[in-house]
Amino acid sequence: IKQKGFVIWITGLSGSGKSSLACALSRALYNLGKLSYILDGDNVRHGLNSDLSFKAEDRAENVRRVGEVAKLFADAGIICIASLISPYRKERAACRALLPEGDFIEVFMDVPLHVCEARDPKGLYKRARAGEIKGFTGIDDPYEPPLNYEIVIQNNKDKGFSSSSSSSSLPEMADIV
Ligand code: GGZ
Repeated sequence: IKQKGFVIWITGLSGSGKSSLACALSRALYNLGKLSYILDGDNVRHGLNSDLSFKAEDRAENVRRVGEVAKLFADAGIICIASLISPYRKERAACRALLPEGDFIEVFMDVPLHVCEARDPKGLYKRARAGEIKGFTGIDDPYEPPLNYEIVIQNNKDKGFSSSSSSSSLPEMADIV
């Protein structure tokens, strides 16, 4: 097997399309003969990170652990796609710092809160607005949008992914691997 491992880190609000992009990307990579593995926040929180809550220090720990595991995958020659809200710049920067220059590709799902909230696929925003979930990202917990990302996806159409910047479409992402 001859493949260079690296990390594609997808950050954004709940409902911004991180998991869908991760799946689409993994399929696109598979079709190119590339091995990838998805570390999705929602899934990882059922196993490795099942001891963590959504309070700030636990979110930081969630992101730190996923960053470390992503690095292990990259070291093993696998393209690791991490899709987590990862709301804080500091922890995302720490994950980036674990990898050699160029091996951490930060993808910002730039979707306005009102769009994510209108989608509300799991009804979580509704519950957060009703006060049933406390500390929900974007409602009463912060999201710090990245300043130094490699790719931005403005996924605010109902179907498919669209991007306003010339260097940020899905096919072009596939091109870079
Ligand atoms: C944000 C929450 C919360 C709170 C449960 N805030 O869209 P989902 O449902 O399927 O994915 C979200 C997931 C977020 O987990 P992450 O590990 O990505 O978050 S972080 O990086 O901040 O640690 C959401 C659901 O869990 N969820 N409660 N309070 N999202």
